[in-house]
Amino acid sequence: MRLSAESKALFEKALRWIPGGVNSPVRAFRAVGGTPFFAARASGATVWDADGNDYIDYVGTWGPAILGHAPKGVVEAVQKAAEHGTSFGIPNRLEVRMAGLVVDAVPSVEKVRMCNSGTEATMSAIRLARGFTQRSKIIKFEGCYHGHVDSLLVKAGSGALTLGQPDSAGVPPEFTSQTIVLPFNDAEAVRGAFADHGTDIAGVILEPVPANAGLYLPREGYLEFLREITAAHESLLIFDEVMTGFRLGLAGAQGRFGITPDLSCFGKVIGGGLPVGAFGGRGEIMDCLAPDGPVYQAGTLSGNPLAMAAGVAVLEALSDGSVYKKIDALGQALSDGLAEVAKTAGVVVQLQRIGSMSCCYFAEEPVHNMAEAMRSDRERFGKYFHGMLEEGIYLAPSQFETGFISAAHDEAAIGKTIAAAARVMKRL
Ligand code: HOZ
Repeated sequence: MRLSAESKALFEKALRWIPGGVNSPVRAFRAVGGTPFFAARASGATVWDADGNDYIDYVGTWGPAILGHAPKGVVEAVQKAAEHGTSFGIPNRLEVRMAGLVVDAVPSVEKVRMCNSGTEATMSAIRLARGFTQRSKIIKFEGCYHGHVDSLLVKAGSGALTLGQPDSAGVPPEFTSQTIVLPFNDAEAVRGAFADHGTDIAGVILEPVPANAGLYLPREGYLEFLREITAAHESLLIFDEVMTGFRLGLAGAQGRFGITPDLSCFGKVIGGGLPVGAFGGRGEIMDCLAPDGPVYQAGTLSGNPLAMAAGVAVLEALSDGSVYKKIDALGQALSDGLAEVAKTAGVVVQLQRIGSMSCCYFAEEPVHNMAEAMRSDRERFGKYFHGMLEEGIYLAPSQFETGFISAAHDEAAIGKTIAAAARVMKRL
């Protein structure tokens, strides 16, 4: 039994002063029971808790840590930037470097604006889509999570789904009345919505690979279909690549699937572990933003030099593609290994994966949308989660999240994880 006295004491204090004891609900372990551990430090693929226990980490700060925790080059870049000032609120050289890297890496992005989180990126992108098209309605998909934006907190994934609050209190119905929510991977539903509201639909926003209700892939031809139908109706196709951007390759999911969206949203990897979001796309659309155009969007800390230094260091480290080769191969090895041990233990799972992102659903059938994800056995997942934690493996504390592999993981870590899963699955 791992000792967690210090984490428990911290959590008790946190509960007094922080709602739910956490600064983001997904951290609270509510879906799996028990209390969260508190991080003391993290390096490479390992995180240590306040009691000194170490864990092989598959959460990776919910996606950003593609190079592992505290990679030397990123830490040095942040330190160097800090010596020159931690915030300017004045244009700076690093923002220009960052914009150049994004535009070079993602062909659909001609111009990009930095902000501070994925939520800001999606919120701004839909405002921009509405301003550009002068239309009001937005299509989103069940189980896709686009941050805690009022109008998008409808049938939302991630913590909202985990906690059974896919539609949040505090969002007046008027705020979501222009949001059309459809099942993912269902072309007929989208055709129907365009038939009914075509000339009012400003845009379709989606995670091209939904990764906030576990992980499921677009069916063959589905993204192409969305590209065609949006173009035919002069609506914008908005890819929320907060999870997949710079994770599934330099050009993200759009590069992997060969689709050109009109707007893209980024977060997580692009900030190298610092708070960064970004949205970008076709120049004529982006030029509708203030100060050039009528769509207002702003931020005191947007383009912050520390955040830009971290992001630039990560994107430069990713630029030769070798990290993707490594993490995708490790992803394959992990999924294959887990599938094997589950089979041996007689536990039915669906191992769904793309590159270094994966989800092990405790479900009888493959998952293609939120309704199918909801059929998974969450109680069993909770047992698996705690069994793995006890073995020193940290998975996301919810069946409805995605696991990430970093360049700091190696075959030994994957081997340990598979061996631990073999022991845990036998007891499920
Ligand atoms: N967007 C993250 C992955 N689902 C969760 C991060 C959070 O809500 O704290």
